[in-house]
Amino acid sequence: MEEPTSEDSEDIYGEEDEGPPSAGADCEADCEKALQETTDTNDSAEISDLNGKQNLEEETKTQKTNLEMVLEDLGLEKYHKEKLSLSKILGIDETTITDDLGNCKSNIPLNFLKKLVMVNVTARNVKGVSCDLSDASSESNCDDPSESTESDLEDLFESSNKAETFNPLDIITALFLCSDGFVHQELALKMSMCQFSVPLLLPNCDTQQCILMLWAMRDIVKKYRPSHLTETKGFIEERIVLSELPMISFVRLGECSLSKSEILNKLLNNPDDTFVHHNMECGDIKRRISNGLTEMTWYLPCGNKNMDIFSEPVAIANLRGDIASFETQFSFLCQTSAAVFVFFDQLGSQCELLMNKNHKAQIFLVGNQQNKNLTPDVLKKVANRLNLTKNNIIIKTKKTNDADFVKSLKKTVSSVLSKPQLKMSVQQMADVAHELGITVDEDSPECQDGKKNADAITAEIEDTFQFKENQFPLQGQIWKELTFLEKEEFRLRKVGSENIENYKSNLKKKKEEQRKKQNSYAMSSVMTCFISAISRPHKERCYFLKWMRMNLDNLSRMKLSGLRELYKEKCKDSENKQEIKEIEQKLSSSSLGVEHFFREMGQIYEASLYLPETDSSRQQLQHLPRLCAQLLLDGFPLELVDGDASNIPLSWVSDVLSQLNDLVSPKNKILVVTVLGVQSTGKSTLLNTMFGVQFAVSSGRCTRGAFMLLIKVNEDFKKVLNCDFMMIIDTEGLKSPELAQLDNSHEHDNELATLVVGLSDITIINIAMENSTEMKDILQIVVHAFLRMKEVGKKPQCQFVHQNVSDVSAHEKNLRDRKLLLQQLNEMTQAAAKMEKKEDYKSFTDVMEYNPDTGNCYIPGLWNGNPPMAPVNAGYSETVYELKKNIIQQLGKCESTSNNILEFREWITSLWNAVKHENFIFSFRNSLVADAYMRLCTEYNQWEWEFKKEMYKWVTTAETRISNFGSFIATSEISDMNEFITELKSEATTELIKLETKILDNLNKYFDQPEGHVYLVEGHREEFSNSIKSLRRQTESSVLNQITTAADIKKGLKELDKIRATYREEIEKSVCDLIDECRKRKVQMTDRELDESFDKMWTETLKTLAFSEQQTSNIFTSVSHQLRTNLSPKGSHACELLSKKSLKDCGLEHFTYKHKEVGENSVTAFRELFTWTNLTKARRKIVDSIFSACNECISDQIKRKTNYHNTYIQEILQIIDEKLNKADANKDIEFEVSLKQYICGSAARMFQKMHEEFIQENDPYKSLQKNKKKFCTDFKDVFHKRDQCQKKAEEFTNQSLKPAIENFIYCSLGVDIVDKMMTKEEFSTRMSFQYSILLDLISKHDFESFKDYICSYEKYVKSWITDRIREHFSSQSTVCEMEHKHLKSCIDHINAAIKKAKAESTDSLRTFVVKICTELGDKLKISQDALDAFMVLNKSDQEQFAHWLNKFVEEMTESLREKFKSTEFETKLSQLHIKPENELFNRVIGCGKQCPFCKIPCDAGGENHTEHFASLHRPNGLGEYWSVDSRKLMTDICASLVISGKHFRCSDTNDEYHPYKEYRQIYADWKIIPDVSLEASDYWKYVMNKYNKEFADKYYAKPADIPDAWKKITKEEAVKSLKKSFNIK
Ligand SMILES: Nc1nc2c(ncn2[C@@H]2O[C@H](COP(=O)(O)OP(=O)(O)OP(=O)(O)O)[C@@H](O)[C@H]2O)c(=O)[nH]1
Ligand SMILES: [Mg+2]
Ligand SMILES: [Zn+2]
Ligand SMILES: [Zn+2]
Repeated sequence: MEEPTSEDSEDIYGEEDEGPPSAGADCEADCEKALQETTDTNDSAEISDLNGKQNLEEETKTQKTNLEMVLEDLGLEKYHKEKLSLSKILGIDETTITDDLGNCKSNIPLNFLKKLVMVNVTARNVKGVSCDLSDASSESNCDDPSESTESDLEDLFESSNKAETFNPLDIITALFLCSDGFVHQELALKMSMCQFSVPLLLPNCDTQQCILMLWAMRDIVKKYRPSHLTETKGFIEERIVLSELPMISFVRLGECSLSKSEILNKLLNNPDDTFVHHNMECGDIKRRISNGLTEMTWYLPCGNKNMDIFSEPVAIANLRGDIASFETQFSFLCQTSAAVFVFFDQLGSQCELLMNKNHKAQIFLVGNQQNKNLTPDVLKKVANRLNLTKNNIIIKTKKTNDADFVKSLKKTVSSVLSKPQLKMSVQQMADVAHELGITVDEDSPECQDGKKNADAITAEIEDTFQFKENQFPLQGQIWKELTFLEKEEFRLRKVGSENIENYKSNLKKKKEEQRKKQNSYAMSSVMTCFISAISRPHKERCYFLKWMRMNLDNLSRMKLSGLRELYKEKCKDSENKQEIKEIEQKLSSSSLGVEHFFREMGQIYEASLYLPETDSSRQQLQHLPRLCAQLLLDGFPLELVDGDASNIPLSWVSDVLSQLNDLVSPKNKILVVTVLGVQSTGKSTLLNTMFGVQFAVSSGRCTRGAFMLLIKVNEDFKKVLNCDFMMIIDTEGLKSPELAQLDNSHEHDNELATLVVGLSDITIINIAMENSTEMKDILQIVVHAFLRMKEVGKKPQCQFVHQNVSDVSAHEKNLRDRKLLLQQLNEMTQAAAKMEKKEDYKSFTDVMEYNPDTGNCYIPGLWNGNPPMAPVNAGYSETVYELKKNIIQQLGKCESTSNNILEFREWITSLWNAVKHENFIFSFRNSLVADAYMRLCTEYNQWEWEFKKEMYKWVTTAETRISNFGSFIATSEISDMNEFITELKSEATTELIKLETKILDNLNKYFDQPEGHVYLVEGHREEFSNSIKSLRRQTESSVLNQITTAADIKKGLKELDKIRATYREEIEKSVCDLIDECRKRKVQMTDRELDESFDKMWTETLKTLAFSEQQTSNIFTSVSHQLRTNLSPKGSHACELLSKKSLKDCGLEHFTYKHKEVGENSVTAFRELFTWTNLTKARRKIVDSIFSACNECISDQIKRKTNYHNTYIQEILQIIDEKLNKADANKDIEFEVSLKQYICGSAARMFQKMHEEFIQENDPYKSLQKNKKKFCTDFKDVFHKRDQCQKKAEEFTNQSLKPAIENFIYCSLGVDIVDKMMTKEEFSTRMSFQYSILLDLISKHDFESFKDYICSYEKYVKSWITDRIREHFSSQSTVCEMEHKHLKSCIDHINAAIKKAKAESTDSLRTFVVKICTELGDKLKISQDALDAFMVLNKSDQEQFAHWLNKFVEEMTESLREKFKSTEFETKLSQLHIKPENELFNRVIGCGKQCPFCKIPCDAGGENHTEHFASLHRPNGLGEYWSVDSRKLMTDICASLVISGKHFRCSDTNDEYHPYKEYRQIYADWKIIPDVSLEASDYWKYVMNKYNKEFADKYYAKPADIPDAWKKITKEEAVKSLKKSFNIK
């Protein structure tokens, strides 16, 4: 700690303090006197210090210094060495939104900072609250006033932190001492905006040194109108430290009973007190570290004589403390000021101080005539010695009141100003400071380094326009040209009649040329300097950039500020259109800021990407994005949209953001706050106030394009906000329509607004209430932007900010306005919805969440009074603070997850690409959305399959139960069966509802999760939910059908069974009789004799049985009836057609080639340029597809060897109907009838055969004959009383159990295989399937495969799937494993059943077996026939039978295993009940719709989607379309056609020409997304180029003219584009 010097004694009376005048040159006496007097006032704090002063001397060495103590009290000690930085004070944390900062006084500086950063003029009201911790100890001195002063004082001294409050000046001084240069600038700037004085000389009470705060003040720019400009309404806008102004200093000599600061405040007439004075909150607290502080402020005239206090600008300095103690400061002031006013009460020996010969300033003496020592004599003596005239002395007599006194002071100052002897800028003062040994804050090497580099660059600038031309060649015309090309690539406005793909290819070539041109420029000298300067270490870089910014500002200010003002003036009256346009032009061409350097850097970088990767100059630029990412992290604003070219350098911005992501990962989540509004309505000012950032602010057009800036979120607050950074985006103001007309910037405004709204989590919409027409127009733009976002799934919030509304009751009063606003918004929404063709949106709240009550904020005007001398309105700052809290809270409540930086980058890219298109909504494609959609589809596919699987299992069991129904108990009746079926059906319905609810639950849960950006696909929720419902409905009808069919067939069999059973009984009786007879003979009979007797008996018995020939039905009749029913809704014509031909005559020959209707219709009416729909071919395709599906279905049924049932033909008709529907071919009745007849005819033929076979198979007579041999052996066995157990057990095992098990396994295996395949990526969604199949295709290098894929898509897909299955199950082990699993489960089941049956006592073998079968009845289909046969003549012993049964089951297990092992996979596949390839095919074929132009299949998930889309469209030539004239294959791609101005016509347009752009009028359910990346269709371009000739040959056409750009596409690029199109990472 510094030795306390005599100055300390004066400390106790700040000049503002009402301390008593003390005479003392003598320090001791002074102290004593003071002590006495102050004890009266009971100001213990002051006493303590006095007392402390005596003690200090001893304790200096061990104790903390004065400064250190104060810093500790303020909680700032840690920043003494490690200075506070901007990022530290601007970071968002708990305190950002809490008003109550706790009552710890270490929060005082924080509170001050927080308020000051938001330009709150109440910032200096820093009434501290006692610290909780020190409360206890502080009690002692409050509670016990009787204690001796001595000990009291000691007490106080020991814990000096008991002082509960601080003088604001101490806080300011402490903060300046504890912060770095950038915080200094921020503080000084904001203080000056509040019209607070700012530190000029900052004291350090420890070192007794002071610092000239030149750097700190550098950022302050002031605008004023001196008297000579009053006439012309001109003004001066200047960086105040550079202005050469007369400075008037105010100092105090010795004690003074006049409050200098208060007088000054009165002089300046500032409502919010420029200088801290004792009558202010805490102003009377003793200053502990701020003596010697010299503050500065400026008085700047506005040019109005009646208002201006001084008509010329003046700087005012105010030194705190006695000049006797701060001689250096005083000398400084005397050498820099035009005049120094010395306040005093008495003039003693200290007057020597004033005698210095070096002083340049005029000295004025200001005395207070309160002290009797101040006599005219004394004055005269001093005046003489100082050579002062009467004018130089002002005495406040007892009669003069303050007002008069201030008046005379003002007069004196004015007289000085009228002919100031000295004018000096603060910058010039640095020299004086150096002479006096005062350090200047700019002396630091970092600052000097930055200055040197910056000056080196800016020194070269003479003419900004010329400079830009010379030094920034890349961003000039070339960049504008590139922008045009980039946009034209998407808009195709000038394509005319040219081939689109050629046109695009040419554009691409031109783009490359421009890039080449950019690359031809060597990097300019200035850019080299710039890049090397920003590559310096952190501090230097920051200083450099700040210097650059200031230097450039200074340069352009001269030119621009006038222009801006003019612009603003002219804008008020849009009559001067031409002028405005010219001014605008000038503004843009002569403005030069740091952003231009970065813009150039971006272009250099982007151009370099066109160089080969190995190129050295490209490699040298690789580090640039990282450098910029670093800058963003430092809080530097970076240009996102170049407002001049109206474009985003996408690769550059993307790479910077990637680097940024690398720098901060994994803490890379961001929330985005943006602002939109009319130009010059204080948007940047609002953001600056809100976040303490420094976006460029000025009157007139200022912000161009959009800038982004990062703000850290402090660790403790991340949980609340759920992000790591806040991204603030400031945008160029939107223009009013009149102005927008001038330069066609309407488009630019729209683009900008769409981008900005799309990027933001919250958009602040800034409205200046006074111009409501402008408001309406920008709202229009904004509503469009919101509507578009709603369409793409993003839901930003919005906050309306109404500026310049000062009334306190604004919120209430504006209720009506709010209603009006909402009404207008609703109208605009409807209008916008109409324009975007999304008429569903009726009100503003449909497109976004907006609450008129909370979504509006009214902000009073910025200035409290008349600039330049007006401070910021406290109300402004407070309301902005409320808004900030509101916004942060809203963001905290945000349900959706915040994006990370990479996702943000993706949004920029996708939004901007879509913006480049004219039709935003239909052009938007974003990988995040696609990702979310893909995930949803994957999930849904899984659920859907689970559903189907469960139902399949259920049906299998149900069918088994039906099939086993009554088999084991002979008594069951048909009526029981009916009851059973009804029960089963209701069970089915229950099961279905259960499963449906489960999926719906899954879906809802899916959308509830916070991760994965599910809100992006919210729009698809409904359609998936509908898909689930329709899935349930479809399954329900099919399941009920299956049950009915099974039941009907079972009923039929039941009849036969009965007959069979009677026969069997007869035979059995006869056999028994025979046995009895033979036994009676008591002769040993040989086997031959037995055989003969049996034969005889057999023949005789059969004769007695009356066999009735089993009737077969005529299936044709049934089918015919079904067909008629099916066609009856189609009208009489259909029935007529139907009657023309008997079904028996149908389906005999080939269908396609014979049918004449098809031939007739072909190639009608497609006489445009080319025939893009060939009806014959199209029909053939449909027919092929229908045939294959029906064949599949029929052969499946036949394979099952059941009886015919009407549901079979119904199913087939349904397939046909569906397919015709999908292909939109259901309008041609004749075609439909003949097709159905053909198929039904051939189906009926096959079913007839099947039916007959079935009847044969189940014929009782035949069955009896079949079993004759068995009867005979059984007869012999019984006769010989041989043990039948072993044989019967074997028979039961092999005849009944074995086939049942095999059947069961083949039922289950299909599901297992699908299950397995479904886990594979390629089957997870339709899109991944398409991707896999196309990837496989390209790797095959095989034209035939491509041809098959394109020409017979379904067939190819099916065989491809089968191949995949085969491939996966190529090793037997996988299948065997599954088989064994099922086998084991069956065997376990059987064993358990045997055990159970054994345990229960049974009276006969029959009941024993029935028990076993009943037990197995749910799982295994046990053939009744086999069972009955087994029962015949069965005399086995139950015990023994069971024993053998176990044994044979074991044997059977082995043999089955062997059998499975030796069976080919192929054979197995053909036996499966569920065909995996079909199941998978249905899964990936989707809705089956195809692009109306290129016929690529739809990729959408779920069955019931409302919009079909394909991720990838292809050149139409591949789909067999060629030009009619030249027969050359077409290269056009639908994705481009739909944005071109071209037309098409076909039967769907009634042969009228229709613009492609309006294709949705014809194909409303198709969404053809234009190529987003331009490379999207590279895959097909590559294919077309490669197989051009082959395709031409195949289609009997001529090869296409391939655009040049296509020829350059490599296979790798094709694969890459494929990945991108299907969004595969
Ligand atoms: N009177 C008044 N002036 C304001 C207010 N808010 C801002 N200003 C001043 O208006 C001028 C323009 O402010 P900016 O923040 O640059 O406006 P902007 O909307 O960002 O302008 P552009 O970016 O060019 O569209 C500045 O000089 C501000 O000081 C306000 O509420 N009242
Ligand atoms: Mg702005
Ligand atoms: Zn297409
Ligand atoms: Zn579809």
